[in-house]
Amino acid sequence: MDARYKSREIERRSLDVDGLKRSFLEWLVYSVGKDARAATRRDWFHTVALAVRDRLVDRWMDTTRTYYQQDAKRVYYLSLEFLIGRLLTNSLANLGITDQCRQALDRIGLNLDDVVEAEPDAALGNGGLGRLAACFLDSMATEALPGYGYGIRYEFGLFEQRFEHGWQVEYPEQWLQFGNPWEFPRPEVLYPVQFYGRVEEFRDSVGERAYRWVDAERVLAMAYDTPVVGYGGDTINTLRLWSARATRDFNFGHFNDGAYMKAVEQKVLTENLSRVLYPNDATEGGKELRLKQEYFFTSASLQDILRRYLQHHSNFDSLPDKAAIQLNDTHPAIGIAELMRLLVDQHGVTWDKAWDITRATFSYTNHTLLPEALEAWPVRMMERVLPRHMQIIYEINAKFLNRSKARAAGDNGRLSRLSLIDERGDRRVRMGNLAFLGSHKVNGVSALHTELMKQTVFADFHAEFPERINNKTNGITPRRWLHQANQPLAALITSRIGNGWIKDLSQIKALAEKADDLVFREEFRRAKRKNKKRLAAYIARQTGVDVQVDSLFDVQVKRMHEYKRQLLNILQAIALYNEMRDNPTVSWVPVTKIFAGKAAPSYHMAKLIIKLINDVAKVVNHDPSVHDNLKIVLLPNYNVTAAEIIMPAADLSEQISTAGMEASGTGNMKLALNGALTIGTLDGANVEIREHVGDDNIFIFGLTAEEVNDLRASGGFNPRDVIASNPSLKRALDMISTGVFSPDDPHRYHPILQALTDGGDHFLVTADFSDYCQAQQAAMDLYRDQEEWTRKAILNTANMGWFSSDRTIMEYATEIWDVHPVKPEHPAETET
Ligand code: NTF
Repeated sequence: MDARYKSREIERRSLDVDGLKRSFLEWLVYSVGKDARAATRRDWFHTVALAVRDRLVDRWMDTTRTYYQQDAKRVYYLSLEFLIGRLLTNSLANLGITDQCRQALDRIGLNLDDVVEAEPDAALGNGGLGRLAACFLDSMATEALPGYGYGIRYEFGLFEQRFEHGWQVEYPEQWLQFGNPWEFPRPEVLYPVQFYGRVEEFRDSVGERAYRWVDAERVLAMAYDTPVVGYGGDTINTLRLWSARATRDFNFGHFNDGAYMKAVEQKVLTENLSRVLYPNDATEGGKELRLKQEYFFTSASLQDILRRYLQHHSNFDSLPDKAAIQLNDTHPAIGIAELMRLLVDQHGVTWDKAWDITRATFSYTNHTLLPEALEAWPVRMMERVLPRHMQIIYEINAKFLNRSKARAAGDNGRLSRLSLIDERGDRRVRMGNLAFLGSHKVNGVSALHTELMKQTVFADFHAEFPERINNKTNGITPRRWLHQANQPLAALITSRIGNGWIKDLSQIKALAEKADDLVFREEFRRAKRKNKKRLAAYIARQTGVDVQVDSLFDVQVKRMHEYKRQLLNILQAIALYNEMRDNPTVSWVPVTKIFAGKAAPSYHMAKLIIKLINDVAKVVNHDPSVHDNLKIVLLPNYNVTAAEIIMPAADLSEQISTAGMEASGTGNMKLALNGALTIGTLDGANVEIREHVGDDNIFIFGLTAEEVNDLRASGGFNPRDVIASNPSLKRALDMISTGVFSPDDPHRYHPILQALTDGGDHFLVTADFSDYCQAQQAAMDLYRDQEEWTRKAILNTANMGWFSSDRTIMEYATEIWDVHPVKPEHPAETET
């Protein structure tokens, strides 16, 4: 072998400082094509990423080969969203080579932190649902579970948010603009996916009635693979994302007609399929392109899963023993009809057998009860876009309703609620019902949410299948959200209890006994202060506002949504502002209110609330009479990278949704793990967070889910009465309505005021206002006592171990998937 080539081989695996440095210099020249003098920060990022990538390829192949050789049962996580963020810090930390890399760069005269900053976020998701999928990938790899992620390689991730005159404006997010060093294109992994056309009936070889889907349009799904590094770097799993490609023979006829441009145009249109992520969080517009995206990635994934299965098997009997397919919400639920189609139409499996296999293979997670988020595709659209699937859905439905008829005993309401078709108005396919029926397990994402699922959306299904619904409370990966994002605290924790917590977060419990240790408290505060300084600098850079590092950092970061009640928070801020102005001689606890979050581009109310926050911030931040005791900032373009700066720096975590509406929340977990105290309603996972951190270490307020339900049912709530009886709320609303915050347009906030009064205040902002203000007061009072505050903060961190996504994923593995850890086998190192 060429000596130079051979030495490069060794270099590619070397994990020491010299080896890394030599790799960097070589990659920069031979792959990025720059010399050190001309290289930009981005060039260095690509260089380092490619060199790091080299170091995981061997183990990636070992992992994949081991799964193959052992014919291990795999789990396939189908998700329309993966909100990954940056990968360089993550890969280095999970490989355990952060320090070596830092030193190697140092020797070239570069700073790792600067290089890291050149990486764009992979923002292939909207919020909690997509970030959960990313945490699950990290946990599956860390727990050595044979897990694959399947999704779409969107060319444009979630839009970039900017504020122009305080209004949200969306810009395209072009994460792939300069290439993506982490992905491996697989032009040979290509599956056809069809749309439109019609169904033809025929007689098969034994004279049975059979169907084929003909005259359809064809798109190709091409795979791009990204390695998913588990902590310690032993298991490296795969995230496979599909990109749309026009077939090669795309309308050849046009060429002959000389209509070359038309043909190319068609190609571009076809490939639009994977162009952009839909920016709606928890709402569905019923757009045809969205349905096509869902079917596109689901079909390609299922074809890939069956191909892999058939490498070891000649019939489908043991598919459920070799593959578990998890539906991340209903977005991939069409997969149930698609697997039926593949088994029955393409592989000749009988209907009943195919149905048993399908149900035993699929399971479904529900992430929301909001009616506007429950997908229901118009039958007419479905018939046109996926005619064979519509037929299969009718067949599944007919068989199911027939069976249920006996039990329903004349209760026609029950049957129509169980039906896969909503017959009211224009007929629609209820994807939640399809997902439920086609799965052996259905889970909610927090204890409360799962209970509510049983009582509301799936009450009839629950009666029919009482064993099917189960709970899997969400979790977060401690690698990204503590070990990487909060290095000061991570180092402090490790100095006291060792580093076992990174892989087994239950160990963090040992910190509880340090809560009374004054020295530990002091160091805990110092770590928090360091993080707050970093956030203060970030705030100054992003917004131009200077905030006091020692003020109470009161943080609400999440999508902008009425049910999450950013409005409640900003109303309380106005009330506090008034109190401070009324009582200038009181020594106030300085407070910094930090907001961040995007609104769906078509969600006008949420965008108006953004404008309100910005307007209020402008007035408050420039009012000298509050002596800098109150600052309000709304950070633009909230994403994973911003969250990594914000979470570690928070003192108070706002989890104030209307009870019963937030399925779980996961930001609540990130903040509490990083030592923030929660102020929240008994909603979603807040309920379980309270159980773990203890009632004394959390500020709970407001109506419970049950009370909300009763209040709404009784119709006995009049927001005008509530407002009239609460002077500080009335004053805050009057200020908004008289244009104190919008002198240029005094009526700007009329829709908000309208919703709170005539609109009946659906989200119960006014109903919870007074209790919320009291809880805020309790938090401010406690903050004066820094020792007591720190003690409670430590107890929060110490008691959050259960919320690791490792715990969540092992529950899925044992209780839903029956998938077990597989240790990769490494061939003996070749002699060098
Ligand atoms: C979200 N659902 C919920 O709103 C969050 O409470 C939850 O933490 C995450 O899922 C993860 O489970 C959605 O985004 C959706 F799309 F289902 F509405």
